Amino acid sequence: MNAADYIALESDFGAHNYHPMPVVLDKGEGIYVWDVEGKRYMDFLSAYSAVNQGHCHPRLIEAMLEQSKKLTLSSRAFHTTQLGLAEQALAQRFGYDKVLFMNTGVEAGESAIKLARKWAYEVKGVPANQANIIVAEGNFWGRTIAAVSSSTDPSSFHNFGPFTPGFTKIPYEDLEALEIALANPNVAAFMVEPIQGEAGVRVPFAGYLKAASELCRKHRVLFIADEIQTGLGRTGAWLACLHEGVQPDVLLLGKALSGGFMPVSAVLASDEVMLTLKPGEHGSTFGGNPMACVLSMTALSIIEEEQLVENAAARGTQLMHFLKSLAEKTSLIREVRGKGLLCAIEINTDEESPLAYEICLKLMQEGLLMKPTHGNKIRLAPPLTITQTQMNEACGLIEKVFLSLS
Ligand code: IF1
Repeated sequence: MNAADYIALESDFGAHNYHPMPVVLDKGEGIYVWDVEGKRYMDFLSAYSAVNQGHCHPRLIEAMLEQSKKLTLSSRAFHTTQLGLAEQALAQRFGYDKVLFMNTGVEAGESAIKLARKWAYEVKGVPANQANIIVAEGNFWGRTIAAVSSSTDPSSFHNFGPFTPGFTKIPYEDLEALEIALANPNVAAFMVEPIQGEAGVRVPFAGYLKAASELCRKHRVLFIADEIQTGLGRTGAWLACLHEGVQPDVLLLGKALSGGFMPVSAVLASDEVMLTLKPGEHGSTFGGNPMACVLSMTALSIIEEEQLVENAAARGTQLMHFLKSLAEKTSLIREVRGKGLLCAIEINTDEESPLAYEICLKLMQEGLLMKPTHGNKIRLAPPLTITQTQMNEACGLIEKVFLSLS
């Protein structure tokens, strides 16, 4: 079978809920992926930041192989040898009392909203069924009904109603709007991405997260940081919040928490919040399964031992320096932005223009995989293992494509 055959199979038998780039991937290793014809690419999307450790990391393969011979799943009806160890590793790494393992990122978001509501009723004293969650316009935290109910993006919510009530939407980076929304005594939490990924890598002004978390504290509202995409080294710190010294009341992790081997997510919080959940009030068949626990402990130790946080900072500086110099040389670029290895180029067109997609096709021909988001923004997010030499090579290819079009 060739690429067209595989693409046809997906079209004939699969939902058409994506419009993938015209490439069929067969293998991945480190920052590289190979298509079905054997062509090699540098992966600059990293499965939406799920392979921070690089594709098919040998230590994760080993960990999965070993655990797969012992016990992959037990359900939480029974204790296992791995769950407490993984909970301890996460809790101590990030400074929280308790960890709730879930699977996909959106399940972590849903769980955090349930926790915030329960805490609001049982600790803060909000009247029954009146709890409100503040979210930022441009947010993206998944595809469930609650997630799309809180979305301001029609492509996420159109024709999926009726919607879950209890969300207040305010502009991102708007502290005045936050303060006004916080005047509502029924607010349980403010849930926000430290950098908005899907919105096109929107990096808020320095101090926004700190000020927002302080306003939440002043109004006894939980500051929930969705670090599912920005966490685990992606922005050049263990958490994007840590660039501002902010410790969220509730922390969401996912994606690279398993290094891309399976869905593993987690909610981290204090006893005051987490212990509002009583036995039988929340759960999931695969949540906290021994395989997920072993992978997450290994995924964390890879980030630590291979100094991926430091490398993301260094390579991110290298990439941003290049992008800023490139923007001087071509009128195709409206803006470059990012933090660490979560960057984006905004192309100088409206969102309907096909130019960003055409640029990504040319980058693909040169051996770089990227994909536009929201029309005219090209996200650059390679695995955190990328070397200086590899980044140099990638920048050379990006410059070649942009200057060939200018
Ligand atoms: C798609 C990108 C989008 C997320 C944040 C929670 C979740 C995500 C900050 C939910 C998921 C993925 C989903 C994927 C595209 C991708 C994405 F920004 F990462 F590129 F959409 F914004 N919080 N993001 O980014 O995690 O349930 O998917 O495990 O749905 O198209 P999930």
